[in-house]
Amino acid sequence: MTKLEWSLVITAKESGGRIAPAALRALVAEGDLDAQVAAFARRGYRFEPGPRGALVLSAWPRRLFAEEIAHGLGTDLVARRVETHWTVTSTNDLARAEARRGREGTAIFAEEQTGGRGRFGRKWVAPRFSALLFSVPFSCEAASVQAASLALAGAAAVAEAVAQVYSLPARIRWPNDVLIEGRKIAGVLVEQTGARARRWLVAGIGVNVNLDPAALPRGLEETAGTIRQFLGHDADRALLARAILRRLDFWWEVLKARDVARLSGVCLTLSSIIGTFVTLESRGKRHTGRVVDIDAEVGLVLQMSGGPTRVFAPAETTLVH
Ligand code: BT5
Repeated sequence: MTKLEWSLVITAKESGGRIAPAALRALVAEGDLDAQVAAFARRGYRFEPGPRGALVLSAWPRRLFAEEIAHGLGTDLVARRVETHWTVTSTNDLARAEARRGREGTAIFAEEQTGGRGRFGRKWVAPRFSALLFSVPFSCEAASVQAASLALAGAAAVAEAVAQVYSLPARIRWPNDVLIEGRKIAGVLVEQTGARARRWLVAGIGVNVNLDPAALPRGLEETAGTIRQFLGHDADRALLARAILRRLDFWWEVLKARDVARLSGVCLTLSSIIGTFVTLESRGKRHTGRVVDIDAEVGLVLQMSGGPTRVFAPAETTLVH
């Protein structure tokens, strides 16, 4: 069986679909090219001869391949293993099981979830193939990282990756959302598992990539957004997944090094709410004020109208508007 040279797919996608002849020669021996093209064709990737000796990737499968996501990623911890599944209850469930096996950093993707969840028992909905739905378990044995910081790190990773891959102006809405032009394109759910000394955090990330907001339950079509709607065409999920995983790996290192201030700084820069008036719900009560600071660990600092500043902890706070 031909061992697939995944860098052919990645190089093609990163350079607008076309691999120049010199790059092609560096990736695969001339005599092996036909076998590679045939082997990729069996998986739904179509390579065709292009002008002046180039190779063009003209089609690829709708499903995700773990090998494509993982190939040459260069991360330390995140995605040292990658799994892709069809239908699961929630990728967070699989990542919790992975934590019990002590396998830190595995990135577990699914095409569809039957019990996708958000914070406070809320539901996360995404039709098959339309989104990135994945989770990564992290061990806190050697790192005292707070769940809230990891959630914000996940949002930062998505916002940065969306800007990098698609040049779209993604913003972070504390404590765990990513928005484009005010519409929620991604959410992060961090769950804690294991006993205190053996604490693990599972970061679950959902990104609306090629989702049609009209396919979401009523009410969500006004608030949800999707990368496709801002790009004007379908977006490639594997490229985005790779970029997010790299940034998540970076931020986990930052958090392990206790440099929470660095994360707070980026979240301030990319914040959709700094300086604005917000209403939030905390412990069953509503509060309105102007957002004057965001601290990844401590929470959101509001200047209450005519009063002092107050800090709202992420674990018990939801933004109303
Ligand atoms: C979140 O919760 O935003 C965290 C979502 C995390 C989902 C990922 S998918 C992979 C992993 N496995 C899981 O089971 N979960 C994670 P929260 O802030 O509570 O927001 C939930 C709310 O977002 C819902 O009540 C809906 O109003 C809205 N919502 C649901 N699906 C949405 C979608 N696809 N796009 C935008 N908004 C959505």
